[in-house]
Amino acid sequence: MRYDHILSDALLTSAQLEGGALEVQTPIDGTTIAQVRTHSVSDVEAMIAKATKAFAKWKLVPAPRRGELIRLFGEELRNAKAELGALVTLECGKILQEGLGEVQEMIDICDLAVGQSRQLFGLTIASERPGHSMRETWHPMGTCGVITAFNFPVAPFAWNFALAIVCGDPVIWKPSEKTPLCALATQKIWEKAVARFGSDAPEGLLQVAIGMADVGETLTKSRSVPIISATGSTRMGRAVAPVVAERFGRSILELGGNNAMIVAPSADLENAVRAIVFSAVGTCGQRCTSLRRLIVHKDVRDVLVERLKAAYANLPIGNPLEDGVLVGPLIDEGAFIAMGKALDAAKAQGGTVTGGEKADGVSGGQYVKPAIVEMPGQTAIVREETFAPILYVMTYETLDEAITLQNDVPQGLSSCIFSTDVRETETFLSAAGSDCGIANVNIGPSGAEIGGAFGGEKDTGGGRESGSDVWKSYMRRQTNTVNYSSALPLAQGIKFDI
Ligand code: UN1
Repeated sequence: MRYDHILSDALLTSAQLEGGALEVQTPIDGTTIAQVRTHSVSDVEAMIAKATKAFAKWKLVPAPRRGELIRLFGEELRNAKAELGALVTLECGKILQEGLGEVQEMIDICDLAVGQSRQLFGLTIASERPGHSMRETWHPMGTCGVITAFNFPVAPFAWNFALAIVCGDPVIWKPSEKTPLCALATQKIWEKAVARFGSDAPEGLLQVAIGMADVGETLTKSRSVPIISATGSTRMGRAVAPVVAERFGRSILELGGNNAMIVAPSADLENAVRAIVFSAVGTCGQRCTSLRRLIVHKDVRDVLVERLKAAYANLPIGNPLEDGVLVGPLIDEGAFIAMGKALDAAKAQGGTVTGGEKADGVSGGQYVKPAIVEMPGQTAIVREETFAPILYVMTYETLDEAITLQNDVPQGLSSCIFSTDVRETETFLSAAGSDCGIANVNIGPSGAEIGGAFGGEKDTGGGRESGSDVWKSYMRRQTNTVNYSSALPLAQGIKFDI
């Protein structure tokens, strides 16, 4: 078949690709590339039991040694970057540059996690009692269930996995049912690292559970899976969060975004145009960080929109494996229908749409012309996240008005301002500014580096993944008070003599 070389380069075997109930189609041309076996609820229960056993051993392995395994994983990912990057492109349709970028994100988080494995430190705290010391210790937490979405089939998994492993936690990964092959290929790469590591890695540190909602539910309901990290739609998060909360599990949620850019009169428009186009049409508008709302000052609006329309008219749309193509297909027909519905709603709410039709000269997949939609205001449809390349344009006069528009949506993931006026940029980053988890200046809302904490507020779910002090989410905190005196004074000065 046409894509066999990509599948075999990714070391996927015919046993993995054939005979299963889950059909995998490539969005490139809609052809079926695999029939993957799915797991039953009892399979997932067995995985949970295996992970629990693995945890009992792994939590006792010194953290820097656990880091060594992630160092090897990072090495194996470097070796497999081209092959896994191509598979990402084949399975989810993003252009090869972005497929490779995603694997690079995995490598980057491995590097961060290796260093982190020697930095899982707590505090020493002053005790109020003489001859006492207090400290804070971080311990491995237990199995971590990782649920990921089709649009980033490997990077968000790696953000969670690399940290969870150095923190001492086994992982059960439920990939999107649209992108199981990337998960199976990643598991093979992982197994190479494990084989090199030696016998102190127990079996079952990474298990991949393939299937639909019942597989995810088995994880979210299980008290033996203390951490659930889920990336996906707000709808999915609303289903997951109460189930995990009900059993007092910990959830890390990275859900929808409705990310905006404010373009001020002083902005460098050249850079703004480049940032807008990359963040609005990259991954065909299917990033959680994609730019969806452009809030532009009235004095620069016309010139900016004109330049954007010119840039959009020349976008190379087509096969994402081909060099030079910048816009690949949407994931499937459902995504195309949702895009059409959003554009119809936008028109009904007073919008003027440029683009949004099927692209000429490419067939098989859902290839669309990215759309620019000039809106009279922030209407209902603008406040929704549609996973497609739709950029709503609105106008403002004062910065206050722009910030109010930016914040007046249910989601709170990413945001940015283009301005060379320090008063404006600092206001945007202050408590009076953006209410998002990510707020940038003079760059777009997407393409975050792994060093920072990634995630957002409100309907985005409140979770943080990746860098900064996010490792703490995969460990349990313990407060220790040690009495090294020969007396037994009580805290708060309480007298209790027997
Ligand atoms: C996502 O779309 O779920 O910041 C993740 C970015 C990427 C990650 C996106 N580093 O756009």
